[in-house]
Amino acid sequence: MLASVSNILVASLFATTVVGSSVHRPENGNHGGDAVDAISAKGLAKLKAWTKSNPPAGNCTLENAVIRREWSAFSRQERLDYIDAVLCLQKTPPTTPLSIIPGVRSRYDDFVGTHINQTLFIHSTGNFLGWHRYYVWTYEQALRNECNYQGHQPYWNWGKYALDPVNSLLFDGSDESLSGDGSYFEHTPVAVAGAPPPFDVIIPGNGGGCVTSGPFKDMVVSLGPVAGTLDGVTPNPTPDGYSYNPRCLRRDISENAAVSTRTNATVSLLTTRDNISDFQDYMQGVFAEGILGVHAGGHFTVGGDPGGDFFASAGDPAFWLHHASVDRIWWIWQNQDLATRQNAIAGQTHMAGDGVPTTLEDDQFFQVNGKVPKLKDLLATLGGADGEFCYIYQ
Ligand SMILES: *[C@@H]1O[C@H](CO)[C@@H](O)[C@H](O)[C@H]1NC(C)=O
Ligand SMILES: *[C@@H]1O[C@H](CO)[C@@H](O)[C@H](O)[C@H]1NC(C)=O
Ligand SMILES: *[C@@H]1O[C@H](CO)[C@@H](O)[C@H](O)[C@H]1NC(C)=O
Ligand SMILES: *[C@@H]1O[C@H](CO)[C@@H](O)[C@H](O)[C@H]1NC(C)=O
Ligand SMILES: [Cu+2]
Repeated sequence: MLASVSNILVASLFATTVVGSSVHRPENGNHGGDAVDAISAKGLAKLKAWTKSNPPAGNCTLENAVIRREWSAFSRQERLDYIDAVLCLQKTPPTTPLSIIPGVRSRYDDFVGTHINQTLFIHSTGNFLGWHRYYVWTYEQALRNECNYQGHQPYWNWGKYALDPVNSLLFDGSDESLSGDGSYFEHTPVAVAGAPPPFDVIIPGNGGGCVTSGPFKDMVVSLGPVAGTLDGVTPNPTPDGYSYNPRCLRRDISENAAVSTRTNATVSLLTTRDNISDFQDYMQGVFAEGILGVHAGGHFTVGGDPGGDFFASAGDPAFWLHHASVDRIWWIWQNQDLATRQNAIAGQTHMAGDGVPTTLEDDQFFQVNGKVPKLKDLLATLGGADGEFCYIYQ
């Protein structure tokens, strides 16, 4: 199971051509509370009780904690403000030295570069959840501190859009979306290595080419690909993906992948995976059982380049809402039983399984984007990171 995400790499390296067909699905309807929101509310009540006897570190309290909200709960103006801040980060000069990552051209690229740098040590590992928690938080801080964003990081509740992602508030291509699908570009479907049919392949959608609508239609993707899943992308001049490789943002929005992110899948994850080992594995996907998981499912709902390349995936602006949602689901899961789950970790330090157990004392690396926190400091959204974390989810 430790190798579950490395399967994506394998999938991309050994992708085979499969003829796909698209399946008609009904319209999205649900923008109100869903079954995951109900479990979240139960968890929040438990968190309230817990903090009475376990006050958060620093100055954080449940009352002054910021609330991260879902994209559909944002007003039009809030969505435009968030998008403006992301565009600002993409125009702000990088701070990563070019001697470390020669291809960075913006502060946004600093984050993408760090994800590439850390990929093998943060996926299918014991720090997967904690590392990405701090990573999203540092990005949110950059939007606020460097691009004057007054709001907080939105998340993408997958289940609300999974029946028809391409017509959703996130991806309909309007000025208040994260841009739409790519133009049609025939390409090899992504194979899901080790999965039994029909789960062994992600049926292509109607995209694959450059995104042509919405705020990110002119975005220049600088870094990667490293382990891309899409054909027709200019390879990076260097295999580490660190060289400058300017190209358009491409997507292949997939209803097929989104099936793995429906509300029932998230509810099942939250209610049947009772230990951290099982929880993080099934969240990331257990391909041999035909389970793509909400994590891989969300990445492949966007697909394309760089979204389908798990080294460079942070290069798609949807990454941040996806990983805020991953973080939220972990937070909800932790809140169901804080005494046993708040500080629970399991797993090893390398994606391929190096036999070295992850520990709470392990340093976590973020290059220019953050400090060097220990994993034990990234487990609580109230008071974690030396008191700097102070947020909950609605
Ligand atoms: C807590 O608040 C005090 C007073 O505003 C401030 O000096 C201190 O840095 C804060 N501590 C943290 C961990 O944020
Ligand atoms: C990651 O970046 C650090 C410098 O920040 C460098 O020493 C290290 O070799 C890089 N690792 C990889 C896998 O590129
Ligand atoms: C969720 O529902 C869909 C459609 O009915 C079904 O195909 C899928 O297996 C269900 N997933 C889970 C985890 O129950
Ligand atoms: C986690 O739960 C699964 C399913 O109940 C079980 O098979 C596994 O042994 C448990 N792992 C640990 C480390 O407790
Ligand atoms: Cu990641």
